[in-house]
Amino acid sequence: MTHRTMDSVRSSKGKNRRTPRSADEDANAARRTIATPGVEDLRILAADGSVDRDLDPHLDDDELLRIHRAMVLTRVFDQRMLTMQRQGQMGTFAPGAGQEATQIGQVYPLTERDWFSPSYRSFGAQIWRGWEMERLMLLWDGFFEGFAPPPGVRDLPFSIVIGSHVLPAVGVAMGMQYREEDSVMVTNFGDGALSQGVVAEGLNFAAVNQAPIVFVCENNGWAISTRVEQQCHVDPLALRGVGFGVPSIRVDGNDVLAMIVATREAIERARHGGGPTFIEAVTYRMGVHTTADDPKVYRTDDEVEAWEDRCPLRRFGIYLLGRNVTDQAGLERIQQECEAEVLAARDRFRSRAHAKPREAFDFVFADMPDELARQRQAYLEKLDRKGVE
Ligand SMILES: Cc1ncc(C[n+]2csc(CCOP(=O)(O)OP(=O)(O)O)c2C)c(N)n1
Ligand SMILES: [Mg+2]
Repeated sequence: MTHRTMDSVRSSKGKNRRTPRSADEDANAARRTIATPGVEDLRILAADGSVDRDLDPHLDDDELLRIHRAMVLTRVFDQRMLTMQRQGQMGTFAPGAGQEATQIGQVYPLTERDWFSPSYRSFGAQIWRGWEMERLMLLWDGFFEGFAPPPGVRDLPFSIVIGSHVLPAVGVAMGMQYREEDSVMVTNFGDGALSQGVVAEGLNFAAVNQAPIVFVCENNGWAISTRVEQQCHVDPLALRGVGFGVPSIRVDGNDVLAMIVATREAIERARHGGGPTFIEAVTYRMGVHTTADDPKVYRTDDEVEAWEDRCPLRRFGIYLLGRNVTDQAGLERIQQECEAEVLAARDRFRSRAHAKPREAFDFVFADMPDELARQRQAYLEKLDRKGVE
């Protein structure tokens, strides 16, 4: 694979540091440049929609449209979930606008016999893997039945405890190795998750055992209000993989073709006994961290606007138009179809989302402590008085 430099992908980062660099910091930065080996970069579609013909995977028109539709559906689902949450119809939500190419690209090359272990901002990949949208709505609204993967889908439930799903993902991959199945695991986590010891343990264990797993680090610039440079002193983050002896690459995460090519190569290597790969996907979280967050408190509008120009959907749309895969009317039709699909899923969700207040204390303790049992009794009596079923 020939790789290209990603020039300005993160060029604005340093300028937004909250405090100017001290002399010591400057010295450290200089040392880092000298001491660290390079990691290859991959970009195929530039921000203006132009393509590197040598690297283009030459997918056929139907596949290109399927990929575009998946990214649009992810964006529309995202917007609908935010609206529902603001209207009091949804518990909470971690939106992923801007990260659609990273999401779809990392699961596109997986087959049904492969595995996926995601973090919480992965609904786009989950929908691609076969999660019905109403199931994900139930999940985010706190309904128990939303957490289980659909029958036949080899996914683990997503994790909210940062990094906690990475070690089990390595375990599943090693299980596949032990059973001599040629299945591969893809697991994803954020830039912030690299600060969790368990992610380091997972990387090391996978490397030592040559487990069939692909680690996708979605570097979206922020861990809530903590900028990536504030908690990681390596740049690119892909060097973290190198340190564990894992082949590593930095990919333009807003370029779905690059994500597909990098992940496909990693999956095939793992499937044929070549062990793990670490992919840093450089992307950006355009919206709030979750519905409880206000990013205006910690980042500037200028920074967000710079990333709007790199929108993965618009970039891919221009590519499709340029290749005459579809026309403007075709793109609009996909948008409308996705909107109708999401609304239909919302209606199915509503018909199933009936809370059972009497269960509020259940499913935590097998043997409920006395104090909690007393609280439960008082609560049930209150429901009786109010006539709540
Ligand atoms: C172990 C743990 N510590 C802290 C939190 C609170 N928390 C939730 S999301 C988050 C930031 C994670 O950032 P990153 O890994 O970059 O993922 P992103 O949200 O950007 O996708 C934190 C600290 C948590 N969920 N789990
Ligand atoms: Mg992050």
